[in-house]
Amino acid sequence: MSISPLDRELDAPDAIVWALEEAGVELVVGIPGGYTLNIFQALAGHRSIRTVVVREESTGSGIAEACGRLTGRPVVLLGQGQWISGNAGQGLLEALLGAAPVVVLSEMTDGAVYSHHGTYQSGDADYGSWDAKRAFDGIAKRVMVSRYPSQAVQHTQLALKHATSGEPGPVVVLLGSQSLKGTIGPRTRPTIYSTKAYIEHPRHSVDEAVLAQAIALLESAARPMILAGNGVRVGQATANLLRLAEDAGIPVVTTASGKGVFDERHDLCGGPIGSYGLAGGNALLGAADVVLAVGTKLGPHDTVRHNPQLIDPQRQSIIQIDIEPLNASWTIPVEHVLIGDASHVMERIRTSLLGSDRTAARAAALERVRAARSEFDEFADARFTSDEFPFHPQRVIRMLEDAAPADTIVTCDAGENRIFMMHWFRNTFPGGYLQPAASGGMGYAVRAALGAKLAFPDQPVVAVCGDGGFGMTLDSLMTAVEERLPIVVLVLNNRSLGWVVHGRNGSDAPLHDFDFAGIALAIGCDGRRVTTSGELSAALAQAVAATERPYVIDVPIEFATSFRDVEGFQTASARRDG
Ligand SMILES: Cc1ncc(C[n+]2csc(CCOP(=O)(O)OP(=O)(O)O)c2C)c(N)n1
Repeated sequence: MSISPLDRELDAPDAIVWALEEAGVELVVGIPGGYTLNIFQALAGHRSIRTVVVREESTGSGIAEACGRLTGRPVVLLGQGQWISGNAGQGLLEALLGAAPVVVLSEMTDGAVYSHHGTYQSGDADYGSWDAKRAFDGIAKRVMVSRYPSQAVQHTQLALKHATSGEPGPVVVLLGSQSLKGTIGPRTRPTIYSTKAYIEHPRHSVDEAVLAQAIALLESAARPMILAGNGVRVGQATANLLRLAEDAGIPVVTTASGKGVFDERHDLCGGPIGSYGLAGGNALLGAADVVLAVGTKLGPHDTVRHNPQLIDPQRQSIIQIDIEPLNASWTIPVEHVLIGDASHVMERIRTSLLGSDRTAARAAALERVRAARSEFDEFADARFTSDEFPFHPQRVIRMLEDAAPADTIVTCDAGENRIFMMHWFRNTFPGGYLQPAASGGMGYAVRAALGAKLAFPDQPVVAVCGDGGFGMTLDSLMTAVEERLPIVVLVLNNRSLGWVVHGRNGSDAPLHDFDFAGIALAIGCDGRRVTTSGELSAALAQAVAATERPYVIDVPIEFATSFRDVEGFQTASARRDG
C-alpha cells in the first residue's frame, strides 16, 4: 500500500505522485525545470512509475503521445512551461488531433510574490511575463491553473479524467509556485478523494433502438463494409474488430489514421482508403451499400474531402460508432449513430448478427476482397523485387515486411516516405502502426518508436523515416541509448526533402548526404549504410533481433519514385487547392 494523503499529511509533490500512481500511470517523461524539479524528486526511485528524462522536450511529447495512443492509458509529460509549450508543442498537437491521452504537468515559473513584476521566465501573464495558459490553450484539450496545493492534486486527478474521457487528448495542469509548497492530508479542503473516483468508467451502454436498426441494416446488406479509424486503436478495440469482421463476414478498410488497426494481410482486409490508400480499398468502400464506420470522425482527410464516390449518405446507409457525440454526424449526416465504447458496441453487433446464419455472407465477403485485390494488384511491380541501387522504396518496404516478425510495431514519419509506407507496407500487428496522420510533423517516427518500445518492450519496434525527419531526432537516439531501448530506425535516404521537391514538381530542396550510420555509431547505436539487398536483408535481421542497442539502417533510395505515383483518389477541389 502506498502512502496516501487520505490517511496522513503529504508534501504536495508526493501527493501528486500518489494521484498518478492511483490512476495506474506507469510512465512519466520530460526534463526537470522550474518548479517541476520537486515532482521529479518525488518520483525518484518510484516502484511502479518509470521516469524517463529526455534530452529535448519534443522527444518527451512524442513518447507520451505514442505510448498513450497505443495503450489508451494516460502518460505524463513533465517539465517547465516555456519549453513544454514551445519544444514539446508538436507532440501535444498530434495528441490533440490524434486522440492520445496525455497529462501535462507543467508550471509557470511565476516567481511567487514577485510574479506581478515579471520575474525571469515567468509565464503567469502579468506585465513583463508571457502567458503560459494561452500558449497551451491552442494545443490542449483543457488547461487548468493550480494556485493551492489542494488544487494541484485535484487538478491532476481531473486531468487524468479529462485526458481519458470521451475523445482522449492532452490536458495541461499549470502548477503555480505556491501550489507545490505545503502539505495535503485528511483535513485538506476541498476534501481529497481517491483518484479512481474521478476516472470515467468505460461506456457500456448503447441506444437499443438504433442498435436494432443497425443490425437489421447489416443483415439485409448486399455489400456491407467496415470503415475503421484511429478510434479503434485508441479504444483498444482491435480484437473486437477482428471478431466482428470474421464472424459476421464483413470486410474491413481503414482510414489513413486508422491504418493498421486490422491485420493488412488478412483475407478480409481491403487496406487503407483515401488519397494515398489502395485503389482496391477505395473501390470496396465506394461499392458498399451499408458502411459501418467505427472510431472515425469521417473528416475530410478520411473521406478525401467527402468524395461521394467513396462515401455518400445519399447512396449508402451509414452506421457510425464513436465514443464522442461531437464526432457523430459531424461532417456528413449519419442516420444511425451509436455512441459508446467501440469494443462494447462492436461486440453487441457481432453477437446479434450471429443470431442468423452468416455462412453465405462470409463467403461473399472473402470473394469481394479477393476480386478487388486482383483487379487492382498494386504489389506485383518488378520494383518490389529489383536489386537496383540506390534502392527502390518498394524494394525496401517489401524487405522490411519479410524481415519484421508479425508482432512488430511500426512508426512512420512525415514526407513521401510516409506515403510510400501508407500505400505499400502491409502491417500485421493490429493497432501497431503509428504515423503523424493528425498533424503531419516531421521527426515523429523515432520519438514514437521510443514510446512504442516503452509500451511494448518485448516486441520489435521499427521507425521508418526520411533523411530530413531523421535529422530532427538525433537527440532521441541518445535517449534510446541511455534508456536501453533497442529500436530499429530505417532511414529512406533520398538526400532531399522529397515531399517538397516532388510536390513542387522539381524545385530544389537537396540535403547533405550525411553519414547517418557513422553518426549512429558515435552516439552508441549500431549503424550501417547498406548498398546491396543482401546487406539490407542481413542488417534488418540483426536489427529486429537486437536486444541491447538501437540500430540505424541508412538506406539510399532512388529519387525517381514520387508520392505522386501512388496518389489516387482526389476530388476536383482537392486538386484545385493543391
Ligand atoms: C516539423 C515539420 N517541418 C516541416 C514540415 C513540412 N514538410 C512535410 S514533408 C517535408 C519534407 C520531408 O523530407 P524527408 O524527411 O527527407 O522525407 P521525404 O519526403 O524525402 O521522404 C517537409 C519539409 C513538416 N511536416 N514538419
